[in-house]
Amino acid sequence: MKTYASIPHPTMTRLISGLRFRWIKSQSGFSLLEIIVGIVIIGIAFVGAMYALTEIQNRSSRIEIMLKATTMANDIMEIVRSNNFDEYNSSPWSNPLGPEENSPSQYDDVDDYIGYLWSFPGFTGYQGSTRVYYVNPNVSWIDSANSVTNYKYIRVQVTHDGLDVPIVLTSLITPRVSAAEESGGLGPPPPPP
Ligand SMILES: [Ca+2]
Repeated sequence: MKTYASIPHPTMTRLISGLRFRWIKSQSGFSLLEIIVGIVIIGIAFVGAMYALTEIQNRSSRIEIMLKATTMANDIMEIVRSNNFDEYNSSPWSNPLGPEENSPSQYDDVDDYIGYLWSFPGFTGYQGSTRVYYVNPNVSWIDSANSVTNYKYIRVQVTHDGLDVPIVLTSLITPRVSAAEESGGLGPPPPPP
């Protein structure tokens, strides 16, 4: 006796027929050309993904180096600027500039750090350097005045092989107001940079 479930439905019959056809077709496998093309596509995608991953790692590393170098340059600037404007407390100021002390631990004014090379224990590959010179802001904010003025330009640079360009911080320092007044004032306000 046939039950309702045992009677093949026309739609089910077509579906089963289609599945069998596709199964039979898959049994025929891929051609050699299809396999080679597939491998090439997968290979290209893999190389592209590896290149992108390497590029991301390189950029991440460069950003990390840049942040560390910037922090180091800022720390150096803070240390240099924490010193006096000059070896002397009033004008005439030092000329030529440079350290009067024998040891960096004795440095007490900003231009003592001229040519000083900074290293950072625990952070290999980074090196800092300092330049200090007089400028006349009415002529140039960055070029040496080649004469004594009431303005000293501090330039801090930190280098690393992983940086395309060094990190550079600059600052202009003037004597204390009382000392500047004793030397005739700071002069007219300099033009904006
Ligand atoms: Ca000194």
